[in-house]
Amino acid sequence: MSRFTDDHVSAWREEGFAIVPGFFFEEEIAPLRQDYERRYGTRGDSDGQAVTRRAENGGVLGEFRERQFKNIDTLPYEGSIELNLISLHPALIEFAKALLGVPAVQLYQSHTWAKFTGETDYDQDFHCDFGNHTLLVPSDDPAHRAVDFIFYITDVTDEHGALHYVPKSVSEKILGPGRIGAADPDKQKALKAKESSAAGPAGTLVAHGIDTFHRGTNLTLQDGYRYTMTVGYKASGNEKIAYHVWQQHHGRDFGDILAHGSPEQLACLGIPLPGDDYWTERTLKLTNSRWPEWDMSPYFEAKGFAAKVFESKSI
Ligand SMILES: O=C(O)CCC(=O)C(=O)O
Ligand SMILES: [Fe+2]
Repeated sequence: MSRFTDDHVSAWREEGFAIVPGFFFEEEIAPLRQDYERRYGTRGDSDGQAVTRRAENGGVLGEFRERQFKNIDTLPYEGSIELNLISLHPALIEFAKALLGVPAVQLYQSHTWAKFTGETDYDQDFHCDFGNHTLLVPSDDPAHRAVDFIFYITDVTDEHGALHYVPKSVSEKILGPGRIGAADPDKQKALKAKESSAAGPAGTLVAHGIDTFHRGTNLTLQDGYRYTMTVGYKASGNEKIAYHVWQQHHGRDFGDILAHGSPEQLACLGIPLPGDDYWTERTLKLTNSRWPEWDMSPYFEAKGFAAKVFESKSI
């Protein structure tokens, strides 16, 4: 059973957003909640002075404040196998391929993110996310854009600072077709008058893109907190879009991902599939020696070599 429908795909292609409550099952989300609690706690570093902080930060309403991004971590995570593999969930990969209409995708962003009532002013202006995902602008060809997923580890109501958004047909009416900026305060007002909320229970998945107007909002619930994950996919080989450089994280623990990821999941991180020309006897043996915890049998077998598992790192 697919976790998404053709209607979700058309909504994303035509209006820029598809919201799927229940995309992730409670049993998939529950272990992650524990990881977040261990990593971030449930109270934040809050003195309830968000409005004062707005003034401290220059007082510009709607400006992105750095403290919004304080409680963010990046793959690979210090946490459970489930946390390390959720952004490579097979259903997410399927959905990203269907949305972009391409046969293979790559994971280019994976964040955990915790927000706490009063820790800072999370209210944002309407914006598109392309600015730090490409040096260019969103492509005219949907296959060369990106799918940006946000999914909820806790229930996200409006009091928990749900993301607000406007579908493309609405933003185009207000701003003009294909526009990707809305600096004019009158335009911001007009967008806010038409905004919808992406509130939903834990397990909800929001699919949008680098060309869609949306904004973060403030948490107002007493002692409220919100755990979400941000995950970005692009078509394999699309070098116009990037965010993380996984290679830069080599000092962190990729063990769980390599040991438990399928070849297709690992291909989303740039690891060639079994049988790819990259794999020779030398690259197979040395890679296996670099990551002894990774059972590379399918990779060896696809090239007709017996798997050789090294006991220690001996590259
Ligand atoms: O966390 C959210 O609800 C949205 C935040 C956002 O759009 C951003 O920081 O670019
Ligand atoms: Fe954004």
